[in-house]
Amino acid sequence: MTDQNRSSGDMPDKEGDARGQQGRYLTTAQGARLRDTDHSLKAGRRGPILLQDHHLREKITHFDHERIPERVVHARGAAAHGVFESYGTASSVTGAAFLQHGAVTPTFTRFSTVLGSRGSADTVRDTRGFATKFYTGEGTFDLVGNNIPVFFIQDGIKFPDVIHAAKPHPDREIPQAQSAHDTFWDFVSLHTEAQHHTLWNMSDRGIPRSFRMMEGFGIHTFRMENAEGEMTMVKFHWKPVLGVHSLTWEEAQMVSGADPDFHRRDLADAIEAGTYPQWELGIQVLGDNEDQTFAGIDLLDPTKIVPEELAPVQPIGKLTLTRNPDNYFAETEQVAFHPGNLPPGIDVTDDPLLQVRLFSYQDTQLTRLGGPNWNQLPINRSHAPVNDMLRDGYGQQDDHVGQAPYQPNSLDGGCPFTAGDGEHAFNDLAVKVPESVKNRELSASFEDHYSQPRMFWKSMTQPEKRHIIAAYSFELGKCREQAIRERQLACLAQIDPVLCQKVAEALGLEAPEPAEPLDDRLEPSPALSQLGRSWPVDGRKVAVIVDPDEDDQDLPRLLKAITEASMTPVLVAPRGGAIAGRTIDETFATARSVEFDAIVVSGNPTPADDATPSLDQKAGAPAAPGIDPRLTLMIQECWRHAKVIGAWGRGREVIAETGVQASPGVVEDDRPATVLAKVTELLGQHRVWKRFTPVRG
Ligand code: HDD
Repeated sequence: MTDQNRSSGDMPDKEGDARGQQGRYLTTAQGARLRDTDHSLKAGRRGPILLQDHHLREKITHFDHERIPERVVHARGAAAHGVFESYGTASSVTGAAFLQHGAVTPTFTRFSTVLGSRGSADTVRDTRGFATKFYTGEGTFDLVGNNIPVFFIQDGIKFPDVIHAAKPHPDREIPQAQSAHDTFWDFVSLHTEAQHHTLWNMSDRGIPRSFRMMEGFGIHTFRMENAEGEMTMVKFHWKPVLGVHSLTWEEAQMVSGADPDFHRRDLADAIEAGTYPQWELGIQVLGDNEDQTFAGIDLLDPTKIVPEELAPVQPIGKLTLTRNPDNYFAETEQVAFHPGNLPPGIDVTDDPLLQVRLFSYQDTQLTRLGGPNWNQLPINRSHAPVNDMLRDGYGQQDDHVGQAPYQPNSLDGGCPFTAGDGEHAFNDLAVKVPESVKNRELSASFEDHYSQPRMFWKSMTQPEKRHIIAAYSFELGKCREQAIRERQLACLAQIDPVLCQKVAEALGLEAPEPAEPLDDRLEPSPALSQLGRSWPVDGRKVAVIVDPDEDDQDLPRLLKAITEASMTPVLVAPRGGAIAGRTIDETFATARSVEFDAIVVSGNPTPADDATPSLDQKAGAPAAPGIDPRLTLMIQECWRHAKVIGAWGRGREVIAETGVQASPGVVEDDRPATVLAKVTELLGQHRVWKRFTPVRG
């Protein structure tokens, strides 16, 4: 609410029915105006509080019940409103109205980590949720996916097992939001269908740079039906316009301390700055056959991908996130997704993971949102007209009219009516069910647990492989049970001998031989690597180190150029204040290197009084004479994290003293504009990959 409408007594600028605050006076929940909310009603100034104080009781009772249970998984998240514009390219495979040419659909997207509690850090190593609600005119469509295209388990009945194993240990409730502990590795090494997803988690995909720079996947195969009634199997993909980028592990750990809200802040800042995050939605069109396979890959197995080289991702529309939520609780916390929310033209398959999900999401909201009417919360309300025969229950918001909430009826004139052909009804697709007997088994094709992890490993570039080795070494190094480490090494031996050997070396263990011949049936898929292309730099943060004691003539022009390149300059100096008419954003006491994507040094500021030598400095190179040790640290960290570093003028003295000059990705010139142009170009590749040494072995 702006100050203006607060003082004028206008309604806050909210959409729909969400009238949380009306008028300008503080009132009780019943609308009675209040004179005082700071003092309880007492028998005299120093006397006891009276039970009669109904305002006190209402205020405290409501407060006592402010929290609702956090999500059992994906508790930590951030969300944004947006809009989905259809290209119309899917109209040959689906009759869904929101995928026809020119259709524009409002959306709400929530990103999340999986394992951590609501207050945990954003940058932990984990899978990220990517759930989008499309408020289509034919009913809501929820695409409830992740940033990793495969899942730990093939049958939803195992979901409680994998989550119990991954969540903190039940005795001490540690570690928080981590997979680096015994129970997780115990489970995934025993239950080897989890190895593919785990390998993705150990790759850079497990530590995204930003929600804006993640892919999203529907994971399961879905079915589509076109206007002629023809069916096709498809997989959904979200492709970020900014490319897929990650943190380094050291950065991720440091950010968890320096800014635990890093991803949440990044998303909200980008939207507020007008650099709207965008993704293209694409589908892999996989035909239809009785086996439900594509190129020998079982489409009902959620631990498998179909490589993009075999079935290209065809763009069908674009999502743009345009508005931050007004209220975190009302929107981000109360939004409830459900994979069974499907519009006509899209249906599920018999993937046994998806089938269980169809039950679980509906069910979990009964506890989390307190009853069966969660679909009536403003954020969950359908934008299509709703005329159901669901009635009453806790939290009922609707004042239903009529006498006959049953079908068939004559008392309400037969209303509501069921839809006929051509009336946009949801059609349960007439898919043939294979003849079989009841059993608790999966088909034999689900037993292949290693062909795809091996393909993933072979598709990685050298720096990516190095990161994967380091991740396994860290995670297994945190396990206390030797038997678990050894069992996981046996799994790695089945993926790749070099990977296994390197991790074994780090753990001080013997690398086992693979129990089975390595499964090389799949060629590497270059599309799986994050490297090798150039991407827009929108919303990237560039630290500009300035000397507040120097009159920097070039600074205003430089800042303008950074902003015009859609990046965000952050002025950093030894102390607060202003320079060239601009407020200094951060000081050496508040800023850490990990908050920035690149650093440019325009001056050589005199160390501040609080620049005492620190332990950090001892761990790095010796302090450079006359340079604030925190600046030295910042530059050395940027170098270690393969970030672009630029300098001109007296900033070059800093570069020389910190010992990083003349190495790849360190740009020096007398002209700031030249430095900035080169820094921007290099930032398009995200990191200076040459700084990582290749894996030998
Ligand atoms: Fe799930 C939440 C994604 C398997 C049970 N899941 C949840 C969210 C995402 C996913 C993104 C957060 C939604 C939000 O932001 O509110 N889940 C997945 C994906 C899966 C998957 C991509 C596999 C392909 N999930 C899965 C299984 C089960 C669940 C097999 C149960 C058998 N998931 C839940 C849940 C949650 C949930 C317990 C917690 C909060 C909620 O649903 O609303 O029902």
